[in-house]
Amino acid sequence: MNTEPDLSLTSRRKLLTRAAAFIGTGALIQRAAAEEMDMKSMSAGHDMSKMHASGSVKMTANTKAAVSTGKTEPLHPEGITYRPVITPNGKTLPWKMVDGVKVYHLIAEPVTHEFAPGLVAECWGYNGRVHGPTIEAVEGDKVRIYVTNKLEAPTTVHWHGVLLPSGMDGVGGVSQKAIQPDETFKYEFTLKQHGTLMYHSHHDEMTQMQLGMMGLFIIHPKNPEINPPDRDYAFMLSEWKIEVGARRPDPNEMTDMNVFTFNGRCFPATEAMVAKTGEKIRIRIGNLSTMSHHAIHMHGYYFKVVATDGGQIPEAGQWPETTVHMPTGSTRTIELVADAPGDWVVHCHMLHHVMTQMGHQFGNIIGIDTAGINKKIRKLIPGYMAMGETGMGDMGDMGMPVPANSLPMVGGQGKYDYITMGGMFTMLKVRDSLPADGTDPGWYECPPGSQAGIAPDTDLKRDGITL
Ligand SMILES: [Cu+2]
Repeated sequence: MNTEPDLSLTSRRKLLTRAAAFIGTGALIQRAAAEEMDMKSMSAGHDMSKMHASGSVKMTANTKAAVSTGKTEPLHPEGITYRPVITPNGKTLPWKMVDGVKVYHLIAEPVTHEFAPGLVAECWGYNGRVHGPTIEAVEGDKVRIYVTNKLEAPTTVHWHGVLLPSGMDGVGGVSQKAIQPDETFKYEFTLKQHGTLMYHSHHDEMTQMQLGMMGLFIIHPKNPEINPPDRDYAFMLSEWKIEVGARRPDPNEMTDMNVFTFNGRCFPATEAMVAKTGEKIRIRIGNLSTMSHHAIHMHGYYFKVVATDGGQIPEAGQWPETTVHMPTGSTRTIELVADAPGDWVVHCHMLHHVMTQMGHQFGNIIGIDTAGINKKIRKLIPGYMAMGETGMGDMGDMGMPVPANSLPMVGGQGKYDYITMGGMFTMLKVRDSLPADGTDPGWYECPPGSQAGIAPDTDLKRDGITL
């Protein structure tokens, strides 16, 4: 159904180089080169996940989609096939087989992270990323995960929802000593379940998780699925407090979060999901926000919640929804058939979570004529302009300069107008046909007669609408 991606070393190098150039840091180029060296000794399956990752490091506008091949790939030594998860804006952690054990290496370290063009902050993450790369494995796998601590503080890693021996649970002080700076710990266990799970720091939890130390842990079923999805997407929800102009997220904030992210990005930097009309789509969502639950709402479809981090929900226990409630410390897996072409938005319905840093603390002047106020205040502050008399919708595109290292109050440019949502916002773009390389198809063209617009006088008259 999709074109086989070019897996040659040259093409991978091209992608890696391009990705590195976009971010523009020497460190990333070094990392990319090191990872490419690593890849030579790894399986074809791993190369696949690399392809996804390379394609998605680029940070551009809101029309960038998560790269998908839509193929089932053999990624398991016993020949078990599964469709790799796509982590929009993210990547999958490389692994290699050593004597029948799947070996991974997580590096906890400081990361300079771009939430969206205009907002860069000094965070903590794993392997150069916020959030950490997605760990992907198969039920029954024996996994060995090395964790190297390159932070200045002790840390641990907890495998959230994974069934394992108590001593591998990764809770500082309870199940192990904390991993000191420059130490490398070894976690080793056999995966007894499948599902959408997570990993995160479990030492100085508030500080370390609120600085970004988390990732997804996806375990595919050992027995092939009867009705597998055509595309399988994964998101981590998180929240941050970053004062306007500050470079360091404030991990001590309890309630007044002001940056809300899908996979560590705010719209318009979130990559869209794509699907072909009629495909079955799975979306895995994890929430490790410090204090908030989220209400993730999808337009154009209903879906069913088919699993939590506790396991599968039997079909008889599933019901249709358009919004899934995401308690913090949990995952939900939703599925739908993408039978309606279009650009369908997916966003948090807690509406402060689609605003950015400056959207939360304005005085309410809706309905007030500010002309007189402007005149008076301009005598004291030249150029002063009262804002918000018609709400916040204009504030993204009114051309006002934004303070250094902060995001415009809302959104980004859409096809027809300015989109007045930012933060936890992305899209599912469904088309009868997609670009062969699985990239973003651009904006949807509504078929004639199927789009809202100014009501013609003839229609108003016919229907007795008087203005
Ligand atoms: Cu929310």
